[in-house]
Amino acid sequence: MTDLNTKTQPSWCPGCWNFQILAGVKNFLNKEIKNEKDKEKWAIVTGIGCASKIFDYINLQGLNGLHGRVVPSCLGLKVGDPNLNVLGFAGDGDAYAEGIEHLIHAARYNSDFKYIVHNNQVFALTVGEPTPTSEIGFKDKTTPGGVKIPPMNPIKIMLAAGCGFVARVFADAKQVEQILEEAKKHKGFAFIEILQPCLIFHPDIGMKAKTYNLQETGHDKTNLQEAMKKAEEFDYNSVNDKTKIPLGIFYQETKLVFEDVTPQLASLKKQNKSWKDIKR
Ligand SMILES: Cc1ncc(C[n+]2csc(CCOP(=O)(O)OP(=O)(O)O)c2C)c(N)n1
Repeated sequence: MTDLNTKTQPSWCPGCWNFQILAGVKNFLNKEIKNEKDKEKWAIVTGIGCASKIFDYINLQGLNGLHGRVVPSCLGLKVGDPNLNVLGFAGDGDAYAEGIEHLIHAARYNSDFKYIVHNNQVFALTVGEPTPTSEIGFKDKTTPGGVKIPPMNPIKIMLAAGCGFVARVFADAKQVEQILEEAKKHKGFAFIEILQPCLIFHPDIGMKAKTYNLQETGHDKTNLQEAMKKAEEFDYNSVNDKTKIPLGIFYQETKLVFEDVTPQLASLKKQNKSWKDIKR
C-alpha cells in the first residue's frame, strides 16, 4: 500500500461520518495507486467546509480552493492535464448553494472528473445554518422559526441537467469505495452524493434505516424516466413510515466527453501528455 496518510490529525468531531468517507476514498485509492509514480496521476480538489477538510488527510496533489468553486477548479486541472484523474469533494452548502451554477454546467460539459458531495443537509463548519437540502421545519439560530422553503432534489436536478452518471450512497466506507470504482470506470463527469448526517448540527433524521440499494431491485439505470421516478421517492424533507431512500446508480449513459471534443485536449490525451510536456 502506498502511504496516503498525512501528518495532519483530523479535526472532525469524534465519530463524524466523514471518517467513513475518508476510509472509503483511501481504500479505493489504495487499489489505484501502487507507487509514488502512480500518485502523480491523481489529484484532489476541495472547496471550504468540514467535508473539504478531507484535502488535508489524503497525501495527494491538488487544490484546496474556494467555497462553491470545486467544479471550475476540477475543470481547470483537466484542461491543464486531461490525463489526470481528478476527484472533487464538497459539502452540500458548497455544491448546492454557492456552487450550484457550476454543477449544472459540469453535467453539460461532461469533463471526465468525479464530483463527491457530502450531504449533511447543513452548513456544518459555520455551525449549523440551513442549506438548500435542509428539510422544512429545520431550525437554527439564523432561522429560529424553522425553514419554510422546500428542499431541492439534487438527483433530479442532475438528471435533468443531462449528467451521464448520477449516484447516491450513504456515508459507509464500503459503499463509498464501491461507487468510486463504478465512477472510475465511467468515461465522463460523475456526480456522487453521499448522505452524511452531521452529529452536531443535523443528526440522522432516520434516513439510514430507510435506504435500499437500487441495483438490488433490478432498476434499469439506462432509463431516464425510471431514474426520475426513483429520484422522486425521496424529497430530502420528512422521513416517515412510508419513506424509501434509493441508493446506488440512478442513471448512467456514455456521452461525448469534453476532453475528447476539444481538439487540443484530445491530442494531449492521445500522446499521454500535459501542457508542461509541450515545448513552446
Ligand atoms: C464564498 C463564501 N461564502 C461563505 C463562506 C463561509 N463558509 C465557510 S465554510 C461554510 C459552510 C460549509 O458548509 P458545507 O459546504 O455544507 O460543508 P460542511 O461544513 O457541512 O461539510 C461557509 C458558509 C466562505 N468561506 N466563502
